[in-house]
Amino acid sequence: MGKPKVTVVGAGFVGATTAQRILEKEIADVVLIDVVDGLPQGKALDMMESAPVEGFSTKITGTNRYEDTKDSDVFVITAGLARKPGMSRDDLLMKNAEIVGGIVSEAVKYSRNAILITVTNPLDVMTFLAWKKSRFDHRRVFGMAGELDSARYAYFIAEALNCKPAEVKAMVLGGHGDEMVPVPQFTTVNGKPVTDLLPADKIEAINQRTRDGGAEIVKYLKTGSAYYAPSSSVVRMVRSVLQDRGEVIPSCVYLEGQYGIKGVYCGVPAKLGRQGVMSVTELDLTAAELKALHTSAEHVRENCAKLTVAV
Ligand code: TXD
Repeated sequence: MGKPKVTVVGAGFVGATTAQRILEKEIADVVLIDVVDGLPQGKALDMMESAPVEGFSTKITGTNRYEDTKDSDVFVITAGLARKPGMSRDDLLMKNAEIVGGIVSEAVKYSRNAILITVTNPLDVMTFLAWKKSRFDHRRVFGMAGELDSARYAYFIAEALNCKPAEVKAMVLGGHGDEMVPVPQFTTVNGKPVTDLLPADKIEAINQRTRDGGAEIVKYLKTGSAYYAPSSSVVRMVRSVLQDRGEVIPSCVYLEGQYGIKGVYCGVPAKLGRQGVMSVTELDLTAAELKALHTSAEHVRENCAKLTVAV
């Protein structure tokens, strides 16, 4: 069997950084595709020229043609507009729906067996759209957001406790929006719940900073949104799939009754392997956490309903 092939759609900040991490970790060969002529080609060549220094033997090709993506194992879809200051993720809905819908239709023509991982915002709606457009089994279409939100949560806790970020295992559920649900009782530092380590008001402040985590970066950058932590998060998902690791990673997946939620994409811990979503982990949430998760899922459902024209 040859090396796995990952197509990254969108050669912008998230796409290019994702491609770079996949190459440097030697997870797969990469095809980087964008509508802008020259952009993916230039970034791909620049990355290949780093290979002698970095020592990786994986390859990247830049292209504007879907023919070159043929037989990809995984698509990471990052194409679209990013948020500007003051813009909500939902403002991006209609514009990015057109973009993502078009991409999925092209992508699946050449890769019938691929796994699709969406990154474009509004994330949960774009994932639903990608599933509909692809007509794939829902286990092969899921989105990246929860891992990023959990990574931010973990970092803020590590900062507060002055411990190593890798010692923290954090859990954020729900849609990728202002209603996301940080879950302190399942957030641990060296196995101990954070609720035993920090006072409640400090935890609530960190929860809120996590919900605002994307906006905090947008405010600094002014002309774009985060990409280092987002690309790390999506690459962890890609690796768990391609190496069939079965890691449990907070992901935006299609729910069929888990957590009492049905027929909508929403962020929950999911076991990711070579066939995609292997199972959903059902945590024993408090009534308040469960209510917050339902509110978040209903918001996603309302936004998906706005898509009827595009789907
Ligand atoms: O947690 C998450 N899911 C997210 C989501 C975390 C960070 C960023 N998130 C979203 O990813 C963000 O709100 C955007 O919707 C996407 C991409 O963010 P990025 O920062 O990479 O945006 P850029 O740098 O503007 O790159 C977008 C690229 C750009 O090169 C365009 O030319 C390209 O997308 N683009 C296309 N490529 C291929 N095909 C089509 N149709 C197309 N349209 C635009």
